[in-house]
Amino acid sequence: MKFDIITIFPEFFESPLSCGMLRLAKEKGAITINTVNPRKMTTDGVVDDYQFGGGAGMVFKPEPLTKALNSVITKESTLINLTPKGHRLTQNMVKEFTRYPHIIIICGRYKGIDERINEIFEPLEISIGDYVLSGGEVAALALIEGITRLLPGVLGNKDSADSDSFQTGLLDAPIYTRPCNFKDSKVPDILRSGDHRRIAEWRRKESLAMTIKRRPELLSSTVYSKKDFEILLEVLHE
Ligand code: 6GU
Repeated sequence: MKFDIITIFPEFFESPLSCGMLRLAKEKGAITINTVNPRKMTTDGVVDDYQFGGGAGMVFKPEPLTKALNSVITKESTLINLTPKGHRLTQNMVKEFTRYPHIIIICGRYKGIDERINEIFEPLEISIGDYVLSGGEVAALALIEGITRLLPGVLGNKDSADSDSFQTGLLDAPIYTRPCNFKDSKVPDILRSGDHRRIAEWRRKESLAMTIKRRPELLSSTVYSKKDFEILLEVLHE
């Protein structure tokens, strides 16, 4: 999978891409990441200008972005414009993106990019959540990390991605490691019982309980057993 990041801050990506999972994925050849700086596509170094119609905030000019896009675009490319106005990113979208061979990510800055870039290149417009960032760079990292960890051969243990929160449609159950006693608090006995069926039941119950408390809207897209319904009713009555 190849990523091209269109950004006026290429140096922003250096350290995050040089540690942990992303670094390993690069070393294994699962991903290649390249940055393109639209400022380098200008003669005067200017990439922003005032808004037509007035109003606070500058706009990313269309010409440097167009040059940057044209320098990397092919028939295989999927374009993503990162913007707080975009469709909110979900794990299902992240999963879908793992099937694309080449993703070009536009990191907006200022008030946003000139609308004609959206008209001409028709990128997917994506937001990573309901809050405002100063630019798409942080969002680009989130997107790249979300995709890369799902690529074959990147995570050591395939199960560790399959059992993630959201991948199952529910929030994860609590997890514990040694020591068994820590500051007067004990690991739940059931997790040390060796009874895998009851452990799976306990985890399912904790997941359902946590999801209905914190993120009830996630429950609508999950498949339930009769047992799940019993657990949900029990939790609602607690
Ligand atoms: Cl993709 N960009 C910016 N600037 N702010 C955001 C965002 C993206 N997603 C959430 N907030």
